[in-house]
Amino acid sequence: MVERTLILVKPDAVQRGLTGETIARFERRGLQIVGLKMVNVSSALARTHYREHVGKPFFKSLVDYITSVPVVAMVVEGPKAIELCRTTIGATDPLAATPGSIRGDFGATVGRNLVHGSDSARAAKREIKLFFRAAELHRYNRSVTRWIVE
Ligand code: D4T
Repeated sequence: MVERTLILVKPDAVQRGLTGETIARFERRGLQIVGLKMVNVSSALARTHYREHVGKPFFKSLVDYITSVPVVAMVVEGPKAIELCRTTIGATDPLAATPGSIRGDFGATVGRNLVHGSDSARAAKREIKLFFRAAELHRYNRSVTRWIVE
């Protein structure tokens, strides 16, 4: 089942020079990048993206954080990409994230957890639309693309 998902390299990862490392983690799992750009997240975009967290105690700091420094937004594609990316990223709280995951290797606190990945097919569809126009996404000819052998 080939899926697309939205990945954000968040401000702390960009500032710490972990953009390349983060992108490489997804590429090395066999996922294809089909869209990639740097984005200054506006307050309105942040509030829409994180709408499920409106009213929670950490909401303001979440919006302040994601709007503080440009993020690198990308759409990645591959078999079961949504779940594959979530395991590559690791648990929301880096303290609980498995070593070998991005948060498990580079993170320390939930408020600075380095990377975002959509958590469902519905969220992925919604979030990709928030960050990318259709013309910014690319198609690969699968017959000449290397895929993970399952
Ligand atoms: P994102 O959405 O950034 O990929 O993170 P997760 O999907 O892993 O986790 P989430 O939606 O539950 O949380 C979104 C975002 O809020 C921050 N956060 C979360 C926080 O600062 N304090 C908290 O207590 C929680 C639960 C971290 C990620």
